[in-house]
Amino acid sequence: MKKYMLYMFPVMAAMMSCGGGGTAETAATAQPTPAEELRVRLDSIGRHGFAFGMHDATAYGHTWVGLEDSCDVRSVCGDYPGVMNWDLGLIEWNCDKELDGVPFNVIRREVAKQDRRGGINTFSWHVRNPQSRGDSWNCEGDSVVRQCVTAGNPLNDTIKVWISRAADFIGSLRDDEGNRIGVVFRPWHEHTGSWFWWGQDHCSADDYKALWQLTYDIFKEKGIDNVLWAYSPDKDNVTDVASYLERYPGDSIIDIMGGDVYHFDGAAGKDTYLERVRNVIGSACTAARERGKLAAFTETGSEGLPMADWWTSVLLDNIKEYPICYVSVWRNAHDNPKHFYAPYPGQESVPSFIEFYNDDRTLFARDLEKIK
Ligand code: BMA
Repeated sequence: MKKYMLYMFPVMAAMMSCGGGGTAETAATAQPTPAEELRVRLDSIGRHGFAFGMHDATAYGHTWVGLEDSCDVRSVCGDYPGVMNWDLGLIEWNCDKELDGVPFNVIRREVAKQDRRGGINTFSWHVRNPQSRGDSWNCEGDSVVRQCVTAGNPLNDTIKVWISRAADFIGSLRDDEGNRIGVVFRPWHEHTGSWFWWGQDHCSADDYKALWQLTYDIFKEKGIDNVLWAYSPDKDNVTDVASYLERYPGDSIIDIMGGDVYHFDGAAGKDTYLERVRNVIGSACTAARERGKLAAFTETGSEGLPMADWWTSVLLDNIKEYPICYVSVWRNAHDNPKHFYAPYPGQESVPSFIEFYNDDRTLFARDLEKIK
């Protein structure tokens, strides 16, 4: 049985500490934005434990797609994840479906449903390469990020339109009363590695930060007030707080100190995974504490879950010491039976997952419903 203590946080304090937040004067009179409300809520969630999240959790799963209200996690433990991540990849091309085939209208509907059940929504963005027109992993081109942030360059015009489309979509997320739904947005992720065109070897720190500033400014100009911004370095080139913060866009932009670290090679790779988690998530938590920000383990997982006790003896045992507000795993592909990160009925890590679910610290949708 999970235990709850209900916390009420003064909204004014949250408004003053939120990224880009207002002055005491404006805080006293202005209504909190959906982003500010979400910040207060995530802070509260973090005091109870951490929410469990999954990518595309209700859009498809292991061997099924598009079955309304289905969810592998719910099939296993009876509850929905507390956090659902969605991706904006291909919104930049005005497509109807994101890069893994989920219609943006379905995402909009599922975001509202997750909000209604008290859950949280987050977004990543596997944006295409504006020069080569290849996908995010296509790093061809000449200083693509530099061109994107240079006024007058054709790629600057392109990326501004693409970012505007992402902003319009996020701004269009509404609840039943027509109010914007607060979400976490985590663009330009895993930038300390070099597998995406915005990665470390493909741009300078200044150009990377300028790309963030451009993104933030376009959202602000459009009046998008329902976004908390998450920064999420990966395992590469991060060993301590200084390296974690090397390309940090700044306190005026970022609300959440995140990190993406995956577990490779099953039992043989456990120590390496834990060391990387310490480096990245440990640094994220230290940086968050020092700067009054939230911390989250924004992406993780062990593809195919080869260790039956992974949820308890690897994940829970090692993240319980970190003051994160959520941990999120990647997707269960419907068209590739080996590409999954959450259990489905019959999968061998189900007992470990149920133990993880029953732990007081892990928070799923029904737990979040009780945390205001
Ligand atoms: C990767 C894999 C791919 C997917 C991509 C974007 O990690 O899951 O199959 O297309 O993310 O979601």
